[in-house]
Amino acid sequence: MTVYLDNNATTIVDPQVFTAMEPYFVQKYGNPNSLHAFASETHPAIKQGMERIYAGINANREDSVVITSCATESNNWVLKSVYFEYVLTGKKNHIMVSEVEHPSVIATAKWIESMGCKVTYLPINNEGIVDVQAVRDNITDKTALVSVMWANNETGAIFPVEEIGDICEEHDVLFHTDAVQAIGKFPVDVQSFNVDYLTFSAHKFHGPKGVGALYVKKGKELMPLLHGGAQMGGYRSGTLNVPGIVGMGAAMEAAVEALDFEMTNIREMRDNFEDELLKIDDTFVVTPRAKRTPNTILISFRGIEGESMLWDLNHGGIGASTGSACASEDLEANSVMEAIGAAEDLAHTAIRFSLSRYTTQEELDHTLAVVKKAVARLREISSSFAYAPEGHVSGLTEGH
Ligand code: 7TS
Repeated sequence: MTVYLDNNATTIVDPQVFTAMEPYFVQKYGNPNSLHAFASETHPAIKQGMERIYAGINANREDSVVITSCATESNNWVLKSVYFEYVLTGKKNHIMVSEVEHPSVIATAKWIESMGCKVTYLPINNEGIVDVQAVRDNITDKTALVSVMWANNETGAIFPVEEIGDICEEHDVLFHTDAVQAIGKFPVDVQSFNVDYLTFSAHKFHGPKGVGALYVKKGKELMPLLHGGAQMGGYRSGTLNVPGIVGMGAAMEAAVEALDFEMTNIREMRDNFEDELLKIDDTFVVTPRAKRTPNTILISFRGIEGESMLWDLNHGGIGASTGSACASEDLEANSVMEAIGAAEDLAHTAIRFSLSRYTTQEELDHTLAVVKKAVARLREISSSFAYAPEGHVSGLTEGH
């Protein structure tokens, strides 16, 4: 039996999404910008795809949603646009990002910092949630942008973006949120709170890889990223990814339809699975369940190196993660665990299980059995477990 529990890294394409995309490869392959029937036969599908995307996040008709190649591109674009429009022109010289943003935000912030802009890295508390007070304390009339993710990819922690959006509005500061782990996990409504830019990526909600988007509120500036044939309103030239737009639209619609299932059935399966995992001795979870996306568990097994556990899981047919796949080749401690100051013997022991609407109870039962066997085997040979201090666990709470 094989079990896929790495849905925060990417998801299976919904077969219905794949079916919707198929005609736009071999049958209806015209360039939408050409002036003939091969082109115009793609237009209804593009229109429908875009309408589904707008509806999925409740964007206003006057707002813009630019299609990109991935969330990494969308995140880079917002931060670099602010750099060129505000920092380089001398209007403002400060941005804030949380210290547990995805590398596509952190690395871009570091680049901006190297170009002379002041960057505040907002800390997170011991529940893995960004500290809102730090936003209030650090915001000034020189702050151009605050960028805080809506849900964290490692822990699933949901960040108080409504509150942060309000603070930004009060101070006339732009607000961006990376909603990659939010779409399909809970309702996303860009009109329900103050947000200027919002990032998402189709492959995280059962759409195709290589298609992302950036929502831009009406009237908010954005530097054109790709100059050329003036597609996407001139913001991002290049022949439209027709199957990608169709796929993201279909995936968005399906994700919204499945929201109730995700928030009740998946949550319940996740909670039961987590209860069973926490029955294993010396296991710890950072963020309380109520403050997490319904599909995610980041759990530490004291004394077991995360990569060793992944090895055993993989051997048992299970795909999980020690953290961001982007970072999993450089045996570093989990970034969230480091940010909350977890003890050294726990920071390297975190495993992320992320479910999807395709996950079954049978798969979780199998996973639990494999995990139990792995824990027994690996603790048997672990030197750190034998010497691990009893009792005090820095920064972590046991058994939520
Ligand atoms: N933002 C967040 C919050 C993410 O989780 C990811 C991918 C990205 C941006 C980048 O998305 P992409 O469309 O550019 O690929 N996160 C992960 C992860 O948690 N494990 O692997 C990839």
